[in-house]
This record gives sequence, structure tokens and C-alpha cells, in this order.
Amino acid sequence: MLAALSASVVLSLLAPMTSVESGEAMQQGPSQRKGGGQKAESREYATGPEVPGIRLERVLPALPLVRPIQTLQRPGDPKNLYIVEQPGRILIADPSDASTKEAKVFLDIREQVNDQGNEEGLLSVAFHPQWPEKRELYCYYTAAKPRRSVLTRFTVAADGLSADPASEEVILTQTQPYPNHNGGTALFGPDGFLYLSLGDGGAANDPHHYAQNMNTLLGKVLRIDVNRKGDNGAPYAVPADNPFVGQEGAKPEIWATGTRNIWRMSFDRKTGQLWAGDVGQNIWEEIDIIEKGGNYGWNAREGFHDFAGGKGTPPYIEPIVEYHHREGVSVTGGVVYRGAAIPNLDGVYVYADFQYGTVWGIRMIDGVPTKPAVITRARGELISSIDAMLDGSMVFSTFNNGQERGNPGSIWRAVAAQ
Ligand SMILES: [Ca+2]
Ligand SMILES: [Ca+2]
Repeated sequence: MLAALSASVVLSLLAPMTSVESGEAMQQGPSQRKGGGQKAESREYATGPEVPGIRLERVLPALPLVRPIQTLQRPGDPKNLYIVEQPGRILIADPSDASTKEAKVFLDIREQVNDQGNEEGLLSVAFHPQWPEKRELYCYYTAAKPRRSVLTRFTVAADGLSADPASEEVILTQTQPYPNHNGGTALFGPDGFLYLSLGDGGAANDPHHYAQNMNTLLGKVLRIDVNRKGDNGAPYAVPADNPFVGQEGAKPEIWATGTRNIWRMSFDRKTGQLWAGDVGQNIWEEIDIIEKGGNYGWNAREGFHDFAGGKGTPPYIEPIVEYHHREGVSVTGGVVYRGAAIPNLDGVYVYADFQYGTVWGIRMIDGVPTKPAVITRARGELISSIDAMLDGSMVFSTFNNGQERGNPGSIWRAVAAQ
């Protein structure tokens, strides 16, 4: 299954190197040598067209939002934004009307969502891509008593403007040992299957080594078929070509393993590659391209570095890029920009640090990343999500003024810097 390794992964396994095929690579600087007392790896960056700067422009400035954690659009409705609030509401608003002070409530499940912890709540939603044949909304959230993560499905009204709370069907449940590291992103792939990132369960350092344990869904990326029932009437089926189907001691839902807490992943709508930001423990934040059957190393690895006390079975797929905790605290994975409004940003993967508000862009040139370029800084904002709208434009969701519960949040559209 590891034959699916990308060229970049193969290159990074061959460290140290001094050049790539093009001969134009720049060597990583010495700044990476402070990582946790571990030996630093040498990495290569490709050269490519300059990554342009962006500017964040406030959208719906008069609309009060509580911890907006994702913004999306429904297939077939290029006008409205669906704004997900972490406590468990989804609002609908037309972003062209800046005077909007109140949004329509699309779904309110705050009663059943547990958002006590900073990383708990309604974390991710996805519309079924086959609208209007399937008027379905998938929600991934945390619940209490017992503490767990759930993936559920709601039926959406024919006009697309509300979802029926009473229609909820539970698709998948995962017991959560701790309040943190619940992932996650739920989204449909170009293959029509639903992908879900689950964190390692929480605490710190993955104390139970869940991420490398193939018998749990924790610390994994899953791939399931929500269009079919599974064996014995299970609410979903496992695609027959999942990499660990039939392997003893392995959950067949697993698509990739060894991930710590992927906070936001997305498919490049042109290449089909699955990009993820995997939040680090103490020192290194990383960006990965998730491959079928890949092991991303946690908790034996953090970024490109060995992690003390971790254990696992190599080979591991190395990150595409990483950054040190001098530059941020917690990565928010983003999207590969495929919009028309900023032509020279096409193909750039845009990601951010949640707490510092720094936003970077990288390109992939023949499977090798360009050096991360800072493309903007959202000072004073906590960047919770970067999402692509139907036309490929990017919307940022942020909590402003700190993390206190109930503080307002805001959303922003990315525009060209000049
Ligand atoms: Ca947890
Ligand atoms: Ca990793």
C-alpha cells in the first residue's frame, strides 16, 4: 500500500540531500536544528513562481457570531454562506449584504453538542455533494455522557434553508478518553466517500499510543461509504479498496494512520490530493498530503523529528512542510486555492497558525514544496478555519479578542493584496 507514496515523500526519505532534479532547490537553513534535542533533517525547497500576498476583507461585519469554526456553501447555492458556530449552530447569511445583523438559523443542535472544552463542539459539517438528489448534511461533533465524538446525518429541506433536527441519524460514534484532540474534519472526497479525521484522543503525548494502534479509530483518517448500509445493517459501508480491509487487528475504516490531531483537511479540487494540517505537540506543526495507507508517524515522530517516548513501526510518511513553535502554536490546515479572482494564487496551498494569525502559502513543484511564504497576518485573530467556496474563493473564520467563551467571531474573504 505504500507504493502510493508521492514523489515528495520519496525525496524526503532520502535526506540529507543537496539538490533535487531541477537543481534549483534551496537548502533548509540551520534554524531547524533546535528541535527537542533531536537530529535535524535536511529538506529541500523547490523554486517556483512567487506566492502573492493576500488581504483579509471582513464579510458580514454587523453579524454577531460565536466561535465560527467553518464557513461553507451548499451545492447549488453560490450566494449564501453557511456559517458553523462551535457551540452547535449553523447560520445562513447572504454575504453581499453588509448590513445583516441577524442570520437565519439553518440548524441548532446546541442541546446535544458538548462544547465545554476548547476543542469540543460542532467541529465540521459537509453537504452531500449530490444535491439535490441527496439533501443530506453530515455533522461531526462532540457529545457528553459518555464523552464521545459522533458523525451524524440530517435531512435538509428542499429549499436548502433549514435542516430538520429530528431527522438525525447517527453514522459513527467514537468514545473520547479526554476532552482534547477530537480532530476533525468530515468531508467528501472526489470518489464520493466520506473522509473523517480523528485526533489521538487527547491528553498529551498520546499516552496510550492510539495513533499507531490499528485497532482504534483514534489518531486516524477514515474513509467510509455513507451511501450504502454496511454489514448487519450498519449505518455505513467500508469501501472494498480501503487499505486495511481484511488485515487482522486493523479497523477497516482506516485510510491513513499516525496522525495526532488533524485540524482541517481538504481536497485539492484539481489534483484530488488530500491536504491536512496536523497539530503538533511541543515543537513542530506540520502539513501533510494524506496517502492511502500512509503512516504519518505520530507519536514516534513530530514533524520531521523523532518524538521522545513515542513508538511505532516505520516507514513513516514525512510532512510536506513544518514550522517551529517560535512561529506559531497550532496549525490550521487550509485549502489549495483554485479560485479565479487571484490568478497568480492558483495552485497555492494556504494554511495558517491558529494563534499567531500568520498565513503561509506553498506551491508544489514536481512534488517538492516551495519555501513557505508569509502571505498575510491576521493580527489579533485566532484563525479557526480556511474554507473554499463553490467558486474557489477562500473564506477565513476567526475568533477575535481571545478564546473566552461567548466572544464574537468574524469571517473574512481573501482578496489580492494589491
Ligand atoms: Ca478527545
Ligand atoms: Ca507526522
